[in-house]
Amino acid sequence: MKKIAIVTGGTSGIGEATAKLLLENHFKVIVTGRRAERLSEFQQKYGTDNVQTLCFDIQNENEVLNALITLPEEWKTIDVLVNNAGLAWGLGKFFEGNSNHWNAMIDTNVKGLLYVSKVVANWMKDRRLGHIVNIGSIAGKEVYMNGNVYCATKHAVDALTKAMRIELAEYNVKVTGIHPGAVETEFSEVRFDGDKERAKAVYQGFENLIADDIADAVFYSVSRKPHVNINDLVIMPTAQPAAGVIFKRLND
Ligand code: NDP
Ligand code: 8X3
Repeated sequence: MKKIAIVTGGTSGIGEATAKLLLENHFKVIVTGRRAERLSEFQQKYGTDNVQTLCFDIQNENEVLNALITLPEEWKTIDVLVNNAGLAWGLGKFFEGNSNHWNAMIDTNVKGLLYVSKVVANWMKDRRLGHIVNIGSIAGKEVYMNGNVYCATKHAVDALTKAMRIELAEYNVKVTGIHPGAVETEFSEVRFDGDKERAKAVYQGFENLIADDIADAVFYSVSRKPHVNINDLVIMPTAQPAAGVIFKRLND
């Protein structure tokens, strides 16, 4: 029988690559996001037997709860939750910061992750089986100039990952944290309010990670033997030795 995974933020980037890789490896996948059209395209491509979609804004607890309870009973036996939905918005000094940006990052990256995890962890706990994979960031291990609130939310994800692991171990639920450095996705476009040129420049002059690199790490983590848990993975581009430090060759 196929396992069931739910991937939040599966409409682009790391989440989409992860959903695809899991489908290629005999999982059925519930994909979530706000962009209904992308969700529907994804489901059409892989079929309703293998893909369910849930369209909700993860910042809104009622939307999250109402969406999750609509899942058919046979889709609630979730084996793997990938908490991936997230964003950075803005890059600048905290004392010049925009509280709309702060709220969106805190509500999405921290509170949204908690809303989904609470429901799904209870389903896993009842079955004494499951695996939660939280997509943190190198920004959750270190702090870089102008990253302030984004870094704070990802430090919170790191702390919650450790807390979940401690609190769920007695129920046979594994918890893994995966912390990437720079991955070229829609991340920088979102961070810079849709400015494609500025976003593109982030990834010029070095070989960034791609979404498939992180999907690969998620699949590695969830395909270990039952007694083996991958606690934590930090995955960086070779040219990025630390948060906010990238060696670029701009004349290549
Ligand atoms: P993308 O912008 O490509 O993807 C973000 C995903 O999150 C989208 O599917 C988006 O879906 C979803 N999402 C964002 N806000 C909400 C919301 N309010 N409600 C529901 N879904 C939401 O970026 P990435 O793939 O790069 O990012 C995925 C994760 O990886 C994030 O947590 C990010 O912080 C983390 N990360 C990214 C790195 C990078 O360099 N790219 C490095 C380290 C970590 P939709 O817009 O349809 O709602
Ligand atoms: C994003 C990682 O290094 O691009 O979470 O800020 S980095």
